[in-house]
This record gives sequence, structure tokens and C-alpha cells, in this order.
Amino acid sequence: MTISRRTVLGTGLVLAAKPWRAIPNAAAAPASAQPAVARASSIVVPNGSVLPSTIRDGVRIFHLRAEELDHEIAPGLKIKAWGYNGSTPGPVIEAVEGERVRIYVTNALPERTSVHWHGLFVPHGMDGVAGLTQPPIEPGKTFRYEFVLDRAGTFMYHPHADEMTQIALGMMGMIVVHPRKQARERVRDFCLMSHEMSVHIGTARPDPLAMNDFNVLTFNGKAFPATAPLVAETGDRIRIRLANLGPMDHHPIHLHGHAFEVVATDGGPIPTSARILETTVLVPVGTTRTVEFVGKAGDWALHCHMTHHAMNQMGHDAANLVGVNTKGLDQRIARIAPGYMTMGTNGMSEMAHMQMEQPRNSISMVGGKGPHGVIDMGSMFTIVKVRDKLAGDGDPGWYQAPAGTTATEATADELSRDGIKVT
Ligand SMILES: [Cu+2]
Repeated sequence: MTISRRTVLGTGLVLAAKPWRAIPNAAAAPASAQPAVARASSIVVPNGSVLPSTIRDGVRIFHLRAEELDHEIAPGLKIKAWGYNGSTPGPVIEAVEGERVRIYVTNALPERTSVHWHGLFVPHGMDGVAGLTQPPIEPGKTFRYEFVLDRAGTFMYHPHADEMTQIALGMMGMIVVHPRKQARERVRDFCLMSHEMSVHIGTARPDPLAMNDFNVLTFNGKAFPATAPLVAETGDRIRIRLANLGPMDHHPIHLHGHAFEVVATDGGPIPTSARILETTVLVPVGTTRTVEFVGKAGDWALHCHMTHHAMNQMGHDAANLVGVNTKGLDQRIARIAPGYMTMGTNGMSEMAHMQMEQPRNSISMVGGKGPHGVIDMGSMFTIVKVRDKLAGDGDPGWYQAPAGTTATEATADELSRDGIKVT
């Protein structure tokens, strides 16, 4: 018997190949015990989830509910977002090449919506462009979309009605279509969707009119230090499916410690002969980029390389005080503003290191706890944690580098040995 991924997803059978804990919960129950409910998944969605599905007469059935929700970007910052099934981005839709899917969409928003299946080739009337290919889904109504997934890949879903508002408020999600034949090696398969929002300090509603100065940039709806690590074992093939449905910005996503190949876009796979090694991949708005590499032990940063995209809620209209002599200024201003303290004259890092009180409903510009002090990053920053042996799927804590392999202060002996004069 050939066990295809379709069989696996449909019945909960254990796969013959060796994906990473491919089928959680599946081994516990015989295939016949839950024939219609497929919770099986071989993808990992840090800080997110996979949309549950059922099978009826060979059709995989999903139900999306477009709705307003409360969402925490990071401890200290809660927003009123719009999303699907209680989250932003919405849960990942996961299925197998060749499957027929039926996706019900309930509109619990106060305005009309629709869903476009970005990158999927679907019949014209299923393409989800309100006014062009279908009437809009009015508030309170439920529409049915149905099509066959004709090819494997990484795709997205989002509204095609009042896109500017609905996407700005968080309505988006990823679609993973697995090939029928799976590689016979262990793959750690992650989904990361980026987004950017403008959440003015002290407010909770992302501003749909923002065109720049986004101050909250997220992976799967979370800003560092709230981003969950991507955990794998040494030697695992690590696949990261990057998706970008932010309103305006393209993100050069950079990985430390490895070179990767971009193996696919939402247009399709990239032929092996056309792949080059990269350490940064640009993920433009409205695309997916899937990268693969083999994991090496360590805690490796994965982040957008636009420095302002790895910062939280910074104010861009403050005066530039770097290098300014502010001697005596604090006492004078403190007469009218008690407790006043000038910051930023020696760079911005001190703001992360001081535990400053934050304005209501806001998060620090940068700063997460690391094993060697504060990590001066925020927003689109996360960590790929690779260990020789993992005990489970959870966060394995901080990497213990082998003794003598960590950068430390140079000793006087070392300096004199190598003829370095410090002035
Ligand atoms: Cu970016």
C-alpha cells in the first residue's frame, strides 16, 4: 500500500517517511476511530495554529470566520484586530495536492468581505475578488468556496474587499499544499507570516491609513521578544515558508549561521539548477518565499535586516541627540518636568537596558532577555534554535557554546602577544 500525504491527512495514519513528529495525536487512535476528523499536520506554526478540517465524501472541509478579536503583540501591547477564527494571522490552511477543498467563510465583521486564495489556481468564480468574480459576503452571511488544489506549494489567503482596511487590521493567512509524494528525510517545516502595523502609542486599533512609519512588525502576529523560537535538531532539513501580506514593505529576511536555498515562491518551485546560496531573502509584499537549509547547533538570529523593522513602537519624530552635549540640561528641565532625563546622546541601547516605565498599552522599542544580557532587537526578530538532541518540541532554553568559543574581553597577555595597542 502506498501511503500518500493525502491518506495521512485524511485518516490519521502514521507516515512511512520520517518527518518531524509528523502526525501529532494520530498514532494514539486507530485510523477508523476518527475517519472524518483530520488534525494531522506536519507543519509548525510558531505562535500560530493550523485550521482544523474534516473530510466528507472525499472533500476536505474548512470553516473560516472573519471577525474582530483581541490580540497580544507582546506582553504590554494588546490590539483590537480583525482576523480569522480568533487569530491574526488566521490559522494555516493545510492540505494535499490534488485534494478538493470546500471552505466556508462566515463574515462576522461589521462590513462586507471576501476571501482571495492568493497563488492558487482556482475557477474564476472562486477567485474571491468582491465585485469582479463574486458578490461580497455581507455581514452575517456565509459563503462557500470550492476548488481542487492543483499543485503543491505555499500560498496565502486574504480579503479582496476593502483590502486596505481589512489587511491593515490583520486579515491574512497562509495556505500550505503538500506534494503527494513526500521527501524521505526528516524535515522541520515552519510557517512564518510577516505583517506591519501602525499602532499609535496608547491606542489599540492599528491605523489602516498608515503608509509608512509602521511601528509594530510581526512574525505570525508577534513582535520580539514574544516571537516563539523555531526549534530543530542538528542535521534536520529546515524549511521556512516566509509569507508577506503587509501593506507596504518588503522584508529582507536574514538568517545567521547558515546559507539557504530559496526553493520555491508562490508561483511554484525553483528548479535546482536555478538556486543560489543566500543568507538573506527579500520577501516582497504579496509573495511567499520558501527557504531550506540543514541546521547547525546554536541559537541563530532570524530577522528582517531593515533595522527599523527590528524595532518596536519607536517614535520617529524625536530630535537626534546622538553626540549632543546635554550637560546641565537635565537639572534645568527637571524644574518644570520633575524626573526628566535626557537619553539617546550615546546611542539608543541604554533605552533597552533601563527598565523604563512604558506608556499605557505600549512595548519597549527594543529589548529581550538573552543569556548574555539584553538583546537589542524587537519586532521582526526570532531565533532558530538547533540542538544536537532535543527532549521535546518546546523551547530548549539558551544554547551552551563549547568552552572557549565565545567572544570575551581580550586579556592584556593576548593584546601584547598580538601587538595590539589600545589607545
Ligand atoms: Cu522588514
